[in-house]
This record gives sequence, C-alpha cells and structure tokens, in this order.
Amino acid sequence: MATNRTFTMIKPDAVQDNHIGGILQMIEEGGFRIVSLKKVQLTAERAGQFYEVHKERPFYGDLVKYMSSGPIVAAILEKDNAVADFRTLIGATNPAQAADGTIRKKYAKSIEANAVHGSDSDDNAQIEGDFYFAADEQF
Ligand code: 3AN
Repeated sequence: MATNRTFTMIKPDAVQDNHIGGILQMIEEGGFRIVSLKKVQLTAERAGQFYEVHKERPFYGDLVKYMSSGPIVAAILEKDNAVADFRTLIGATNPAQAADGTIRKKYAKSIEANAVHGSDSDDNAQIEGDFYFAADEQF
C-alpha cells in the first residue's frame, strides 16, 4: 500500500554552500509538507549503516566519507504519492541527466555530491525516517 510520506537528506555539499533554504523552498513549493526536520553530522559509522544496501558498490567507501564530511539536514515529508513525486522533484542521480526544474539540476555538483537524497520506496522511507527520528518521540 502506498503511503503519503517520504524521507530526504540535504547532503553536505548543499549544506556547506548555504542551499538549505533554497532546497526547502523547492520542496514546499512542490507541494510537500515538512513533518520532521533536523540538522546533524553523521559519524562514518552511522553513514555506513545508512548506506548499507550499497556496501558492495565500488563507490561505497567514498560515499560514506562524503556523507560524514559535514552536517546534513534530514527531513520526513508528506504529500500524496510522496515517494514517486519526490523522486521526480529531485531528478536523476547523475545531475548531468537531471531534468530542468529539478533540485539536482539546480544544486547538484556531481553524481556523488548530488545535493539531496530521496527514498526509493515506501518501506525505505519508513526505515530511513526512523533512522533519524524514531528516538525523538519523547519530544
Ligand atoms: P539515488 O540517491 O538517486 O537514489 P542511489 O540510491 O543509487 O541513488 O545512490 C545513493 C547515493 O550514492 C547517490 N545519491 C550518490 O550520492 C551515490 N552514488 C550513486 N551512484 C554513484 C556513482 N556511480 N558514483 C559515485 N557515487 C554514486
């Protein structure tokens, strides 16, 4: 069953370049409601856990290093058809192939430093959101 939530991260390059506001604006103007939001820096160990599905890929080591190189912004987003619509809003993984009007077309620097993450399924949206926010429930 499709849910109406997805999960995103604004990646270290985009945070470093002061694009948090610009990216959140594109997200809100794209019709998404920001349900939860926080800025944190991952340790290499935590970044490795987050990207565990990519453990066997050749870029895994660099990806873990990059994702723990500076703060990121994590958010849970809500909209009908959230996972698919957010993938459309962010554009292709490789910014050279990202469509006009997408977040990656505007802000991504490379296939690795591609400005934002977007969950690829409802199950992963739940798992990834919990990775950052499940322990926050006492608030
Ligand atoms: P997406 O983020 O579009 O779902 P995934 O899940 O295939 O793409 O990859 C996760 C992350 O790994 C990407 N956001 C990007 O930072 C990095 N990545 C993916 N493919 C490559 C690659 N060929 N070379 C370097 N980094 C990559």
